[in-house]
Amino acid sequence: MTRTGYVWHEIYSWHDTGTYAGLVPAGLHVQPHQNFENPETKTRFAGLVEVSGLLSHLHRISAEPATLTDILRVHTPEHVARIKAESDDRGGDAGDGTSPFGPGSYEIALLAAGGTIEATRAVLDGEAENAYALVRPPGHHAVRDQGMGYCIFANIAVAIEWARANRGVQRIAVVDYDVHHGNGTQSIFEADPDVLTISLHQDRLFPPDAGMRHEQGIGEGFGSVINIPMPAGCGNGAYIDAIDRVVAPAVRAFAPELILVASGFDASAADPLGRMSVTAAGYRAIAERLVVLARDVCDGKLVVSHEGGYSAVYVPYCGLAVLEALSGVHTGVKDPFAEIWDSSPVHALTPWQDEAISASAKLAEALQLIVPAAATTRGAAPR
Ligand code: 3YP
Ligand code: ZN
Repeated sequence: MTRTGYVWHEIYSWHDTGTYAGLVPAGLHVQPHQNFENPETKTRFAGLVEVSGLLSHLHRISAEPATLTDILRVHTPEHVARIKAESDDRGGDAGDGTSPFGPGSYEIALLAAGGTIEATRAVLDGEAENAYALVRPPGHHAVRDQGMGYCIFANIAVAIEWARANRGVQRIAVVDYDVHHGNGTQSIFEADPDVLTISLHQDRLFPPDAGMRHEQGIGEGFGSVINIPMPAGCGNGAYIDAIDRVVAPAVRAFAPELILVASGFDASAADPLGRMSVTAAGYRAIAERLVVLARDVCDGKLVVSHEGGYSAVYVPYCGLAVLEALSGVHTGVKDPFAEIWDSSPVHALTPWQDEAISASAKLAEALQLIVPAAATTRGAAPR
């Protein structure tokens, strides 16, 4: 059994994304409902963590707000000031017109970034071997000067810069299995050779023109960006294959001191935004591999930060599977959807999925040549 840290705070569910019909505002002929990004998936995940009994095996980490200093390591003062002003007034939008927030979301977004920092701190200080930060709003789309795609501040990027400034960590790898491209994290570190960002996502889903395989990083950072755009329709087989043939070899070659994971459950079979078919068993298999990978390269140090996932009924089982894999605790709670989805033929790797993964696997092979020092120094030598 592993000591696994866990962050959750009730106020994450108070971040108000307004009255919507999924992706579009309500209006005449559009009956008012909820935004796809609403509290339900996360509150029900937190609920299942408690009801399953897993909570009593986890090391509870309290969320603390990120400081302005923490946020400004990543974001422009103008972005931060605008979010605060709109939040202090009647609420506003994080930047792209599809990321609404209500009054008080500035403070909640600080707590989401801060929750990811605290999870990182607990792991780096040896309080926990690994940790799951169940935070909201999400972060992986936020770029330096604006939010987008439901994200206000770049939670993982802020935690990375906190770790480098406060714990002397140098080399960090990010693995993003959210169904959408982790464009924000990529853009923040694309010129930085010490942060490897790997994103597995549905090809050209969101942002629609981002996450292409040819995006490999900029200047000194060339080679430290790896994208795995996957065709719609991938199931557990394709995802596990991508972890085994791209993510694991790339992370081993890079030899980071810490691995952060952008954990979205919107590649699930039940998701309204993604067109993939990953099940809780698939997420468990992915997380088990990440735990092994972290133990092999960085003493098990793995920090998982929650991102998307919009099936209120299924996200909790996907999330529980990941938390069970991190902690090694098995609650005995079964995925009630397993019978329906796990036997589907979509889980077998197809030739076209194999082709996409093989193309990205070349980038992982190239990383060993592009960053030859990485494999030998294992992050020990100062740059
Ligand atoms: C934001 C607007 C359209 C797609 C949506 C993506 C949000 C998400 O889950 N990102 O990971
Ligand atoms: Zn997503």
